[in-house]
Amino acid sequence: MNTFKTYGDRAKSHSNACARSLLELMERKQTNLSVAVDVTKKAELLSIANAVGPYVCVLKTHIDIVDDFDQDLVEQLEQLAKTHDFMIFEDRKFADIGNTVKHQYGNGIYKIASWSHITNAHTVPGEGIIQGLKDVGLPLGRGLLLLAEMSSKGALTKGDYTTESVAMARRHQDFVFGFIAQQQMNQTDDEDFIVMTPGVGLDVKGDGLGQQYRTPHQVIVDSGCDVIIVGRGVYGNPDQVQQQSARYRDAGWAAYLERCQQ
Ligand code: S5P
Repeated sequence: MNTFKTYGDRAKSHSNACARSLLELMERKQTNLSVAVDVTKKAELLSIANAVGPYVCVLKTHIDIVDDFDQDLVEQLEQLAKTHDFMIFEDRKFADIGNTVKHQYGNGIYKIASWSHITNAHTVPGEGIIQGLKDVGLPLGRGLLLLAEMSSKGALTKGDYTTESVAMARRHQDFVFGFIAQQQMNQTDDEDFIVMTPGVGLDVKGDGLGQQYRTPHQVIVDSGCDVIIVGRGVYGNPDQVQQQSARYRDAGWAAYLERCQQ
């Protein structure tokens, strides 16, 4: 139920620094595509990141699936983020008590907070998870997305769970700037949460393991989401990574322009 504003207009009035950076980037680069690079080798991850870089606003990683992870990988990813002008989103889906997630975010092998502009968390443990992550991430200028809804079949993220997740976000708007969700979450014209939406595909409807796909048009125009997250649809065929990035970037941006006309 909110009046539609362009990404650029939203950037001007947004109170959250991470959201501002993202909205400015989307407007400047004319893309609302995020590519999920779920591969298990460092060289492949870097090569795909370099190929999709020109087309994306956000590169999404699952750093803990990389067999040969090392510090050089994150340094190279940070370099690619600068070269191609994208933000990095480590899709860690934190899900523990505040004290534990603090360490999982800032310490260990991955030291996620030191290189990932954006991360996300489940709300199942209650609000302490946000405070724990905020203690580490806010001083570094990082931003958090809450998982308010999931794309997979039978997900329990619905009803009161989703409503409570939005209420938690409202109480932490300095750090939480949006959601992983399947639809727009704003309740009033004043609210401006960014919704990033996975489960996007143009060619198939599912993956046999519960994933459910919708088109960029359904996600951006019909459901009012802001960023499409595409994984296998882009990197699934190694020979077509650039072509598919351009295809999804164009489909996402065309859907956004259509929404601007409404
Ligand atoms: O509800 C969700 C939330 C996320 S972050 N459903 C998802 O699929 N994801 C992530 O989006 C998932 O972990 C994967 O990295 C990506 C979807 O990949 P694809 O290959 O199915 O497009």
